[in-house]
Amino acid sequence: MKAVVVNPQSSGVELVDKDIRPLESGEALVQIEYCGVCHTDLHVAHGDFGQVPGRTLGHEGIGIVKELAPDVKSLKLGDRVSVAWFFEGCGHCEYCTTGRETLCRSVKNAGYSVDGGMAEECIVTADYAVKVPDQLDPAQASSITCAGVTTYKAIKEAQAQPGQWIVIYGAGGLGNLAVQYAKKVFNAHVVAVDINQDKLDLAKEVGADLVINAQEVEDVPGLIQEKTGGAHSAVVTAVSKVAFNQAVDSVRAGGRVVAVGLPSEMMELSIVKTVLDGIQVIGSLVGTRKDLEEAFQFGAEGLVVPVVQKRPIEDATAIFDEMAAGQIQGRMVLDFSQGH
Ligand code: 8ID
Ligand code: ZN
Repeated sequence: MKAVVVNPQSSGVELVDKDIRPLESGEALVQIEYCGVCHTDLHVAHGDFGQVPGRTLGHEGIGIVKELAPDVKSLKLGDRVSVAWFFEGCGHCEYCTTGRETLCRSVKNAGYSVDGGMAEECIVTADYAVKVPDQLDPAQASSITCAGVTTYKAIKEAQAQPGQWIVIYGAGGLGNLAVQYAKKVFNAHVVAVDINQDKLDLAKEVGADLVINAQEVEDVPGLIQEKTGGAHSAVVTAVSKVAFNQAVDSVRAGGRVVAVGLPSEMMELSIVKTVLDGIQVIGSLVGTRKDLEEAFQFGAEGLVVPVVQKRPIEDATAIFDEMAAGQIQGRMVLDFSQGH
């Protein structure tokens, strides 16, 4: 089968022919239809979290169950399911048993510690593969599998209330969906900040109340304070520490800053400001199976509409280059359905 794998020798990724192993207990074989390209795939390909040569990338996989191990009860043949970054937890640790399964210390992550969804076929742990609602377009579902659920969960962590102001730093693949969930699901007022005007134009189209081009405005937090009285919360998806630092200065006293983007940098945090203004800084990692089920449902109901563009798998390397250059609008989704 064709698969997009990490190759530290070339530009980071390459399309190869690869064999798939037989199923083991509890597993299902998924014939992949679509897999979105997330900036995390770029971090993995660049070795930002450690080198994983030969690993099949992809954690925005969507496909159809083609084969099941005999003991699987939770899926049936023909089900449409997702291949998410949260691929499997141990099921019995303090995190798995308290609704925080993505923090499981023995977690497996698709496209990083196990082979992921950027291939014609993918083996999943059946009990951890979340079903996709029938009403949801599979290419759009792929984007919700990481970008959607991650931002939906981050806004939950931000505790955004109807009518409050939330700032979304970075209006790329994640950010565009963050704007939509914040506006349409949480009924918040939304500010989107990016350094590319085309991303901001798209953010405006999907519902941002205010957009700010950080390349053109000298004092971004100052402008946000002026327009909103200080945001109640901020979600940072930008891949730059500048945005993290600005986010802290954008919120009002008691505000929450939810860190989502993964630049390999340190953020600056004034201890005095953090203490005196009661600022909360919270890290947020993808979402649980339940979060994903909810995030899918809002897509199925048409409240949230991922902006996706289908691309042939031969474009994989080019897409990674485009992402590094900040040229992508919404999400690029590799189309594996052609060969079926
Ligand atoms: O669970 C998680 N925490 C999680 C899940 C999925 C992805 C975290 N991520 C991480 C990715 O690994 C990546 O570091 O979130 C980050 C964003 O992923 P993405 O949305 O898939 O990346 P993108 O489509 O390239 O968008 C990034 C946006 O940030 C803007 C860019 O212009 C682009 O639109 N940006 C940058 I780079 N610097 C900025 C700045 N200083 C900025 N926007 C505002 N200010
Ligand atoms: Zn991702």
